[in-house]
Amino acid sequence: MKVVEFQEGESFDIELEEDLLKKNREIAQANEALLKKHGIQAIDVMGSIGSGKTTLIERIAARLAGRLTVGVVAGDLTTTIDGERIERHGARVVEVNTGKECHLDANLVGKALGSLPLEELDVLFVENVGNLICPAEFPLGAGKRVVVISVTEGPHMVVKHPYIFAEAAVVVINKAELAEAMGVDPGQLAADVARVNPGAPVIRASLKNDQGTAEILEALGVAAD
Ligand SMILES: Nc1nc2c(ncn2[C@@H]2O[C@H](COP(=O)(O)OP(=O)(O)OP(=O)(O)O)[C@@H](O)[C@H]2O)c(=O)[nH]1
Ligand SMILES: [Mg+2]
Repeated sequence: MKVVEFQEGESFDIELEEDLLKKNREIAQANEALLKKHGIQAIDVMGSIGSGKTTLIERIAARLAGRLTVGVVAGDLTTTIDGERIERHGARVVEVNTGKECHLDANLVGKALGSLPLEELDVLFVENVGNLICPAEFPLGAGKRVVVISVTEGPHMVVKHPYIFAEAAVVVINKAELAEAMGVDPGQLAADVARVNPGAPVIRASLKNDQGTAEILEALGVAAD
C-alpha cells in the first residue's frame, strides 16, 4: 500500500514549534527544581482517554492516605470531574482546564504548583489530558512517567503510538478482566512495549477492583507501606 509520511522539517511553523518546545523544557526544569527543593516525588500519569488514569490516582490516594500526603494536578480540557473524584480520597488537588489543548504543558503545571501546599506534599501525581500523542512531547518537570492503556481500546495501542511508551518508567494495561471478552491479548501488548522500551515494567491491572495498585506503586518506587 502507498504511504505518505511526514518528514522532519517540512512543517511551515517549524521555528515556532522549536521555540515552544525549548521554552517548555526550560519551565519544566524550573518545575523539577521546585519539586526537588520541597522533596516531592513527582509522577506524570499519561494514557488514552478513559483508560483509567483517574481511577489509578484514586486507588493510590486511598492507599497512601494517612501515611503520605498526596498532591494531584488533574488535567482535562474542561470540567472538574476528575479533580472532585480524587479529592474524595484526601489528596490535595488542583484541576487544570486546558481549553482546546490536547496536553498539559510545563507552564500550566507551574501555575498549578503555585496553588498547591508544596511544603506539605510527599508525592505529586500529574494526570495529563487523555491521549497518547501530544503529551509525549511536553515534559512537565515530573521525574517519572506512567502510561495507562486498557484492553478495551483494542490490540494496537502500543504499535500505533510508540513514542509515548518509549519514555515510560512503567506501563499499565488496565481493565484486564475484560481482555477475553475484548479478544485482546495483554501478553502481546506487553511484548509490543518491550520492543520500544525494553526492561520497562508492564503491569496488568484491574484498577476498578484495586488489582495491580500495589505493584504499580512498587514499580514507581513510591513507598506502599
Ligand atoms: N471494567 C473496568 N472499568 C474500569 C477499570 N478501571 C477504570 N474503569 C472505568 O473506566 C472509566 C474511565 O476511567 P477513568 O479513571 O475516568 O479514566 P481516565 O483515563 O481518567 O479518563 P479521562 O481522564 O477521561 O481520559 C470509568 O467508568 C471507570 O470506572 C477497570 O479496571 N475495569
Ligand atoms: Mg481522568
